Amino acid sequence: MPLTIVRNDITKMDCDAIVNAANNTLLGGGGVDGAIHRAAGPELLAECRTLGGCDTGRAKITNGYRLPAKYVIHTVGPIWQGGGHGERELLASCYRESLRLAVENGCKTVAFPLISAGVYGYPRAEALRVAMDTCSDFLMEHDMMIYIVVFDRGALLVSEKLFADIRSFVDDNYVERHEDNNRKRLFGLFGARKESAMPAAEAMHNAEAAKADFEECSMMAESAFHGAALPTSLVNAINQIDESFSQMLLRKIDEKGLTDAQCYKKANIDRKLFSKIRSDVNYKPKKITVIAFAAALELTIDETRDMLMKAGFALSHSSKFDIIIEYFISHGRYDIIEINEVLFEFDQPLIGG
Ligand code: AR6
Repeated sequence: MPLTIVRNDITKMDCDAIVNAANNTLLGGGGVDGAIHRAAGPELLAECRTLGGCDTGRAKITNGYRLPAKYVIHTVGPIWQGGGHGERELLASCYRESLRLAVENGCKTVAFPLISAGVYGYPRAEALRVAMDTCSDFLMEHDMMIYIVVFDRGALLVSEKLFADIRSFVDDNYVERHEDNNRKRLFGLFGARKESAMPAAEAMHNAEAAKADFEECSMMAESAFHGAALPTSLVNAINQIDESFSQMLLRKIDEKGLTDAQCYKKANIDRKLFSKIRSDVNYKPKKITVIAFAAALELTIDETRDMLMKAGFALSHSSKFDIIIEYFISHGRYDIIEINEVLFEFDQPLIGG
């Protein structure tokens, strides 16, 4: 996944470069700056003294000394003054300038803290959005692995409204004991008397519900058997029954008029992984990869389920991850950055590959 959010202490990140949220003097301070100087040792401060400070929105590079990272890129974020003083542009410039230095120094993996989101007061959700948007624009032109490192559990990283909407969608749909419910239904059908904890009326209700499900399935099977007025989507599905995941993906890319690169970049998928999928007709992707492609291709929820099925997966209501994905896809919200921010907030795996 070229761009991902992780929860960690940035001084522990084993990357080519980590980025420091410094001040104009570059002579150390509190927050992440203090942590980086402590972990790197006094040689870092000695090198910083030779740099002559740094302007806001710009960046300078040093060695990493005792850090696992080879380099430290020092950048100076803007102090938040309400948002009307060019803060967004200056913050975006911090990410762009740091990445430019990373490229010049041959870095392939870079980790950023949320610049300006501590002492400098930039609202966290907005600071994360600037970080993600700027890094994802950069990745349209470059191959690199970028980590956005979030340290503490503090204010929300997504808007309160979106968080509340998704939490209630998850609460309404989450079935914690999915299998147990099915077992209960079966007991209702075949062994109500053995399950003494289940009242007779509930057992009867379950039996009726199961019978209705069964009858509905039988009717559908029968109408399919006689070829009666099959919906076009079903006919298409039957025609494409032998299509593999890889074939379906390439077909959908063509149908949507995208180039391969537009699709895999939008999906937050690494170019090498995409080539593997392209060249192996029977490639078995991970679920997070399939979902990323479904979002990049802006598939409907049915098409998404279909694509997942090709890779041997399904969306279920006993998984919070699946319900969150269902929320976004069924609401036609396909912004992978936003989906990943929400997944991160709910401690779920991120999508991409
Ligand atoms: N790893 C990852 N992130 C961290 C760590 C860590 N070890 N420690 C803190 N953060 P801040 P700023 C997060 O205040 O707002 C310094 O004194 C933190 O939770 O370090 O750009 C400089 O010298 C927050 O989300 O940087 C400047 O004077 C983010 O890093 C001033 O602070 C940035 O918080 C810069 O302020």
